[in-house]
Amino acid sequence: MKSILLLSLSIVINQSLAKNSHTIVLSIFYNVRYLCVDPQCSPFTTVVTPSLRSCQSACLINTNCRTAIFDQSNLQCELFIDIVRQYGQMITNENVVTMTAIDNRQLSAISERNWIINGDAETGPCASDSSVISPTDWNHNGTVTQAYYNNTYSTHKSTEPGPSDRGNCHFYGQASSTTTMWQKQNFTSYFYSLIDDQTVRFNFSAWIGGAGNQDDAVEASLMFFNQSNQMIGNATTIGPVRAADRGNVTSLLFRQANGQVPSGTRSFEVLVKFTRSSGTYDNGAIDNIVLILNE
Ligand SMILES: *[C@@H]1O[C@H](CO)[C@@H](O)[C@H](O)[C@H]1NC(C)=O
Ligand SMILES: *[C@@H]1O[C@H](CO)[C@@H](O)[C@H](O)[C@H]1NC(C)=O
Ligand SMILES: *[C@@H]1O[C@H](CO)[C@@H](O)[C@H](O)[C@H]1NC(C)=O
Ligand SMILES: *[C@@H]1O[C@H](CO)[C@@H](O)[C@H](O)[C@H]1NC(C)=O
Ligand SMILES: *[C@@H]1O[C@H](CO)[C@@H](O)[C@H](O)[C@H]1NC(C)=O
Ligand SMILES: *[C@@H]1O[C@H](CO)[C@@H](O)[C@H](O)[C@H]1NC(C)=O
Ligand SMILES: *[C@@H]1O[C@H](CO)[C@@H](O)[C@H](O)[C@H]1NC(C)=O
Ligand SMILES: [Ca+2]
Ligand SMILES: [Ca+2]
Repeated sequence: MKSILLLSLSIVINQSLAKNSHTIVLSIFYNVRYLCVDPQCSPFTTVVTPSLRSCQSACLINTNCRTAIFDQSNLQCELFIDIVRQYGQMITNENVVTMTAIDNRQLSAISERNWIINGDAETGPCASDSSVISPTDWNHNGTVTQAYYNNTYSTHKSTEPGPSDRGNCHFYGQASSTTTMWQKQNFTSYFYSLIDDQTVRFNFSAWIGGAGNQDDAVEASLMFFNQSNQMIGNATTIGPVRAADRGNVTSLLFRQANGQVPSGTRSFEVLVKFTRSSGTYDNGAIDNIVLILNE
């Protein structure tokens, strides 16, 4: 696939549409057809246009269009909502021109997703007593527990200082002196070239805290990995939030880190470590763990 792309004449045009001043990046591939490999994707509209340029315009003015195919032999212009690198592949096809359009607004809409699964502790069961209920969709070691707010063992209440959108549950360390949870996810291939061009930044955040004057602590680390699953660069860590940071008030405080996603990144891992400092229970807690990519 890569060789086809390299052989084809590729032009990247930066066009500013006066209408809304978004930058449209349009890549044009001659003698290449976009072939959707997912049975669910099909053109959302097919029109007959007099020229390549009018097919291009038809895509640019349609906010749903990300990919268009213009067939010069029958002047058919097919518009797709699909993103080439995510759902389909490019094949050689005489007389066919494929265009992919990405505008910043569309891109940011795609990016506004949290890449961390169940970062908010709202998926799956939560403990309402001293039981250990391991976090759903996370790997874990030790007693780390997904617990309801108002669970008297975690001590964290829905009325204490913390996120307004905290939902019903959070994660806390429970009874281990040290306990961890982690997950590793792949970024979708759509982002690869943007990442390699060093245009993608990350925003990693969470609400982290603990109980009263206890120093039970939580740290969340973000690591990036390349194609051969080797870590690139250093881990980025948010937390711990100690009793002094909280003025000895049982609470969750917002912590965030921003940076550039290193070139070559294909996957990431988030590791959350809970360390008990006093008492029987590790009251270190975390909620709303979020990883967002943006340009
Ligand atoms: C789990 O935690 C224990 C105690 O901290 C440690 O010895 C062990 O290596 C950990 N195992 C994994 C798979 O992380
Ligand atoms: C927790 O307790 C507070 C105060 O009693 C109450 O308003 C809230 O609904 C409770 N939340 C949950 C999730 O039980
Ligand atoms: C990530 O991609 C690798 C290599 O393609 C694959 O082996 C692994 O299962 C994927 N992981 C997830 C969580 O999808
Ligand atoms: C990072 O994301 C959080 C919430 O997800 C948001 O409140 C914060 O403003 C973002 N920070 C930056 C620098 O974009
Ligand atoms: C991944 O990173 C390692 C260590 O920096 C490097 O040796 C390796 O060539 C990289 N692999 C890829 C596919 O980029
Ligand atoms: C990683 O951390 C080490 C030690 O703090 C530092 O010397 C190095 O510059 C860092 N590397 C990157 C890519 O930030
Ligand atoms: C927090 O608690 C510690 C230990 O009990 C105490 O030394 C410190 O003065 C307290 N700080 C505040 C701001 O209350
Ligand atoms: Ca929650
Ligand atoms: Ca404790």
